[in-house]
Amino acid sequence: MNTYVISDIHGCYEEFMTMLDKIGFSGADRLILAGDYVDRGKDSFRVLRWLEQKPENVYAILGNHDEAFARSVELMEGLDQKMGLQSDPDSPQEGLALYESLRYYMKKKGLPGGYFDFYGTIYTLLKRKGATLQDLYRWMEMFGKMPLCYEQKVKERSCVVVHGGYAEHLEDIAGAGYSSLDEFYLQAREEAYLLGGKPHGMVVAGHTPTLIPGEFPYNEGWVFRYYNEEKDCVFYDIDCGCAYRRKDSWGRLACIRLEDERIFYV
Ligand SMILES: [Mn+2]
Repeated sequence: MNTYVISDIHGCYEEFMTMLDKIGFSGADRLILAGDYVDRGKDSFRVLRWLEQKPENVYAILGNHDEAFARSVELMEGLDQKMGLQSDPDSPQEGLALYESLRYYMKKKGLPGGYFDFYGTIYTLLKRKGATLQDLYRWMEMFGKMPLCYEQKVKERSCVVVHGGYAEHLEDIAGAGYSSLDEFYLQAREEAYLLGGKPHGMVVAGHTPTLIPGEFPYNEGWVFRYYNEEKDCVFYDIDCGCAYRRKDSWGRLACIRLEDERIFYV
């Protein structure tokens, strides 16, 4: 059995499928997805559909974009209930109408719109992909059930997969501005490497693309590896910015096989 980890798919469905082909992923293997399934890329819809039908040997954990997506859908559901709109859960048109109502309501109340569907993913799902409120509610529930960490022993070494960063105790990250470990798991940037870690273990995360000069895990868009001697912990940032790939910039989808730390790119 081989264990693979992929992170930050961000709607890059085709690259994701190409990667599964490339690693020859089969029922005998295990795949851990480290979150951020939606936003940025061009096909969040197909990634969401794949996720809800995923095979049993695929473990999906939550990313901050997925959490924000679920919160935005929750706002829509809340408005529908508060106003007694009783929007038809099966009608894409009524889903879109509820979406527009919420946008209007937030503007009227002077609420910062950034809280709601910042990347326009929900709008695209409703307007272009024929998604319904029922779909959105189902995906919200799916994200609501996802764990924030996954842990597995690999050759006697504890390996933690998390979206942002892993720390054992809140005291380890004191002063870094995180109010809870959960927030650190979802949001940690360079503190993930400088303050976090699994003693005598390994942490595999995504979240900060390795193609942004000036960011701690910057590595020209290749997987970033870092060893903390004090904790005896190996870190990997495997977010190589696939969703940033454009005509004028590069970006890759990466995958790491935990047993031999081999890395694959698409
Ligand atoms: Mn992220």
